[in-house]
Amino acid sequence: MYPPIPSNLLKQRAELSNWKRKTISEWLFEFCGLYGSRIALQDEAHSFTYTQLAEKIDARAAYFVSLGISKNDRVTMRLRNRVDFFVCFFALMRIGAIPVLALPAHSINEVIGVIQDSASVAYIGHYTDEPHEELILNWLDKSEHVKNILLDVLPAKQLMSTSLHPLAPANNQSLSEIELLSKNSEPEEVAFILLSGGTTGRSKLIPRTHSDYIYNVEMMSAHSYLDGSVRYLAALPVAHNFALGCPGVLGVLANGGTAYLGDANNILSLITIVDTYSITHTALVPSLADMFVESKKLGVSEFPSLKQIQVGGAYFAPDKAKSVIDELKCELQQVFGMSEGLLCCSKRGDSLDQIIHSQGSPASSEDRIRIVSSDLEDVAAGEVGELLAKGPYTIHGYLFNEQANQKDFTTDGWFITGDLARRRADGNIQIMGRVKEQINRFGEKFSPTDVEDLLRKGNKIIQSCLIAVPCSEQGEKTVLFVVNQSDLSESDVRKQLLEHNLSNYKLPDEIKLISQLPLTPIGKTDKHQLIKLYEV
Ligand code: J2J
Repeated sequence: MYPPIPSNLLKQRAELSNWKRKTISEWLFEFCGLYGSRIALQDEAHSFTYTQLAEKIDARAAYFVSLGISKNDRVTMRLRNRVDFFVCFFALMRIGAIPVLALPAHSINEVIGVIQDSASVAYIGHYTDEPHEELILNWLDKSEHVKNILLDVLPAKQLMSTSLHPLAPANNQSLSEIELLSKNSEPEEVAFILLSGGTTGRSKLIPRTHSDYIYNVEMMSAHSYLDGSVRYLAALPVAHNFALGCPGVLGVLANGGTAYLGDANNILSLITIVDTYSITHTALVPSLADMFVESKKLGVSEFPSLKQIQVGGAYFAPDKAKSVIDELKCELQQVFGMSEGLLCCSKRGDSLDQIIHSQGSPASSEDRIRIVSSDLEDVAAGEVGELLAKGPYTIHGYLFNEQANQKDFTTDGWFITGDLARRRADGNIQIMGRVKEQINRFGEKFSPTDVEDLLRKGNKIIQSCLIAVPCSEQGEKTVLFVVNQSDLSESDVRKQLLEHNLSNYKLPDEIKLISQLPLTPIGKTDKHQLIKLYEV
């Protein structure tokens, strides 16, 4: 089911002294044993020590076995940031089943697409009585493939289904049986599946193996200098690579720290967690980092305990990056990451200029990157081109998707990221946007951020987004969406662009005022929604 691991990659891994040949379950029980009575995970309602976490995982694994879930079965999980996420996630891997991590904010069609594409035999979700949830349940109920639906709260209106179960352990399986099942997994096998962040079409299935993910987590833990004193806030969904394992909750657990699971949609509750638990580390997308900075400016919190904030996921303007350092008075680590593997980040010792103007350098010295032109030739030093990646923890193929594998990988195994990048003279990488988002207006090419960054230089416009839509005369025409925060008019916006001497060809063809920018499930500006908004 997984494109075979190329022999040169296996050789590279075998030669790495820090490549652990163990499964995530083996790793987990090692650290649970080491850190027993410390608090591992906490959410609004629960707090588990490492020992309790291990016990809950075994009980849940036994329950999964009793339901007939077995090795290599894919199970789509769509759980919010709660300790139960980790109980299910680890329990499935304990018996060799493969969690497929959907985000709580994925739409019903996306979730159904993921269940179908991964041929999941079970679905684990929270139950709310929103119509959305009912629709998924009705679909699941009719699905022939999905044998079990597990929910934390069972719906009042019972479905016909006999496959609906509470997400509560009913321990009727012996531990030795679980042990036996768990021994069946191999470090180089698929451990779990992440979903690609694309906003067009269906999410692609990203298979991550036990040992590649342990390596991924350990590399990033080292760059965050994690130890047992870390108190990490998972502000982003833990079903996403960033908060899961970069170094995320897994990095915190492997080092004996404590992870608090928060809700990205509720900024005030996040700030309360930071203050109450003296949070030292967190990972944010740029829009959330802005909110932290604004909260500090408004005096909502001083954030005295914060030591390091990672920001990644989307373009982070240098002025915004600087304000994190100036206002929050903690270390900023920019992270350019992708669920497919390659991670770049700022390193301790980078200069202020490197931290605010670049996305750092690869997390592992074994990562390989190339910056190429559209015909896959390397561009000259310092030039912008498309980023290709290869390395010990970067995937070499999606699951069940031959079409994407043909398109997104070169014949010699490079992953074509779709991102534009340049390598600075100091070796750090600067991400310049997505290839598909680069604007080509009358043949003049430029990046939307040239306009968006400039608009922030006035004091009225904080957020904007420039998109391109096809146009027969110009190739593309540009539409600037501006968040209307203080009675702006279209001519105010134009005036501001002209005052800052924006080149003529970069002036937007149309300007639209909007109350807020649509976001993707992880909190990045959703440009495809904006294009749709423009088209209606
Ligand atoms: C610009 N674009 C960025 C950055 C990611 C850490 C951080 C983020 C992700 C992630 C992740 C960017 N500046 N700093 O998995 O572990 C855009 C690029 C990239 C895509 C990947 C992690 N950091 N991006 O965002 O798989 O376009 O992972 O290819 O969701 O996000 O998205 P995703």
